Amino acid sequence: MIQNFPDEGISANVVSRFNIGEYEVIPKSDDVMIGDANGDGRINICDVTAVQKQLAGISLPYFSESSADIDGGGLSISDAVLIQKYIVGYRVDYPIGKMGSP
Ligand SMILES: [Ca+2]
Repeated sequence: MIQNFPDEGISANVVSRFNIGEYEVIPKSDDVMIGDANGDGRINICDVTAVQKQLAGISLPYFSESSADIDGGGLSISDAVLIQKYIVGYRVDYPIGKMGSP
């Protein structure tokens, strides 16, 4: 759901609501770092783990499916493998670590 925050001059996807009444806000999908599944601004093993946990149905404080769906085919274990390959320096045919839409 896109929600506008005119006072802050932004619009963003509202992905979840916490029980204290605050919203977690992530950037629009065209502003994400591809592969940064956990949204910390880095690509590392934590993103692989985040994808695996998401696939296993384990609750995460934050997860960006638009960042994590590397190949655009829907989130799968292949996305975790692509991130792993990127981390160890294998050539991947996707712009992991770049800003944009997967
Ligand atoms: Ca990350």
